[in-house]
Amino acid sequence: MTPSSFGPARAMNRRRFLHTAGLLTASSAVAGSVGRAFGAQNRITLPFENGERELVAFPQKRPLIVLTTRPPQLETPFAVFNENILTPNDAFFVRYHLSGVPTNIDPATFRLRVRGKVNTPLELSLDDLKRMGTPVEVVAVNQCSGNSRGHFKPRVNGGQLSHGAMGNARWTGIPVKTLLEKAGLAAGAREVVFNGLDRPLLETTPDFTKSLEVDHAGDGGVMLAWAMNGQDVPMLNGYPLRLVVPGYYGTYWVKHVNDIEVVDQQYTGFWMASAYRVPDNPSHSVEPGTAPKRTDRISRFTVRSFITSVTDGATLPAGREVAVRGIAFDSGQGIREVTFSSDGGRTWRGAELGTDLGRYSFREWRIRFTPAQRGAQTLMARALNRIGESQPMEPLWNPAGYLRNVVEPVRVEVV
Ligand SMILES: Nc1nc2c(c(=O)[nH]1)N[C@H]1C(S)=C(S)[C@@H](COP(=O)(O)O)O[C@H]1N2
Ligand SMILES: [Mo]
Repeated sequence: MTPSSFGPARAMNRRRFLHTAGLLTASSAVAGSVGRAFGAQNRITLPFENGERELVAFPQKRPLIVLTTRPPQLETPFAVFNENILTPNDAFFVRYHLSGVPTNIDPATFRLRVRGKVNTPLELSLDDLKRMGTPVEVVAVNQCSGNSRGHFKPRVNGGQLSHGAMGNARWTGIPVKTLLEKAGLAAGAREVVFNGLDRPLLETTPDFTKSLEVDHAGDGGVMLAWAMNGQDVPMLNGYPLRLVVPGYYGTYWVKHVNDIEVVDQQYTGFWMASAYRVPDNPSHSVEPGTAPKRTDRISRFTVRSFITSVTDGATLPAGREVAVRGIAFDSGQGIREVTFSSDGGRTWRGAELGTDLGRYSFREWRIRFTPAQRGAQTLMARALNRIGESQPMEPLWNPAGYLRNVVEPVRVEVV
C-alpha cells in the first residue's frame, strides 16, 4: 500500500478498518506484538472516568486507541513505549482538528508554495525540494499539548487522552532555513505561517494554520520532513511533508504542508491567538478551577518521564529483582538525570541512562530494584534536565489541560 493510494478514512466503517488491519498485519514485517495483542482484544479502559475506548486500525496503522474517528484522533497504546525507543510509524498517534482530512495526495503534482514577505516566491515539487540541499535528520519527540489531559483533576474540556499522544521518531527532510534563504526574506518579515492540505467542512471553522517567528523557523532545526523512521511519512501523520519543530508541542508540527507564508506581523489566526494558549506565568498554571488573567502561546515541552516496564496495578513477587525501565524527555536541553523511587517519593536513587539519540529524543533509563515488604508500594520516576528543570510532585493545572508533567505514580502490589 502506498501512502497516496488509500481510500477515504471517513468512508470506512469499522469492519473495513479491521479488515485493513488484518491486511497490514499479514503483509507488514513491522507489525509488532502489541498490534497483534490489541487487535484481538479491541477494547481498552484508560485509567480515568469514561476511559473506555475502542482500538481500530486506520490505514497504515495497527489498532490504536480511538478518541474520535472524524476527524481521526488516535492514541498509542502505552505498551508500545516499552517495546520501542523509536515509535513505529504504524503505532504513532494521530491528531487532527478538521474533518476535511486528505486521503489521496499525488506526489507528482503536489506543490509547496513559499510566498508573502519574500524576495522570490517559490513553487516547488517534492523532487525540487528533495534536491534543494543535503537532507537533515533528527530524532525528536512529537507530543500533543493535551497529552495526558484525561488525568487532570478537576477535569477539563478537550480530548480525554491518557499518555499515548506522544511519539519519538527519526525525521528526515530539509531545514526551513534552506527554503527561506532560497526565497530571501523581504524587509519587515516577522513570522512564518504554515498551512496544510486539510480543510474545515464548515466555512465557519477556521483553517488550521500555525506560525513561528522568523528566527525560530529559520534556526536550522525546524524542518519540513518527508520521511519518518526511514519511510515516507504516513498519510495520517502528514504525507508528503510535515513540519518538525523539535522541542515544541505537536500543535506546531503542521501536517501536509503545502503553503508557507512570511508575514510582517504577529500572526493572529485562530489556532495561534485563541487556541493553544497557556497562562502567562512561569509555571503556565493557575489555581485549579480558575481562569488565567493573561495567556501566552504554548511553546516548549515540559520535562517528563515514565516508567514503561511496570504498569499501574501490577503484582510483583517479593524478594525477586525487577529490571525497571522507562523513558524521559524534555524540550531539548537534554536529560541530565532520572531518579527512581520505590517508596512513594520518600527516597530516590539515580537510574542508568540508555543510548543518547540526541537531545530531542526519548531517553531510555533503567534501574534494578528488589521489592522487600509485601503490600502496596508506589513506584515513581522523576527526570531532571541540563538546565535544572524537573517535574512537580503535585500536578500543575490550567484550563486547557496542557503541559502535564507531574511525577506519575505506578502502584504495585508486592506479594
Ligand atoms: N494539517 C494539520 N497539521 C496538524 C494538525 C492538524 O489538525 N492539521 N494538528 C496538530 C497537532 S495539535 C498535533 S498534536 C500534531 C499531531 O501529529 P500526528 O498526528 O502526526 O501525531 O499535528 C499537528 N499538525
Ligand atoms: Mo495537539
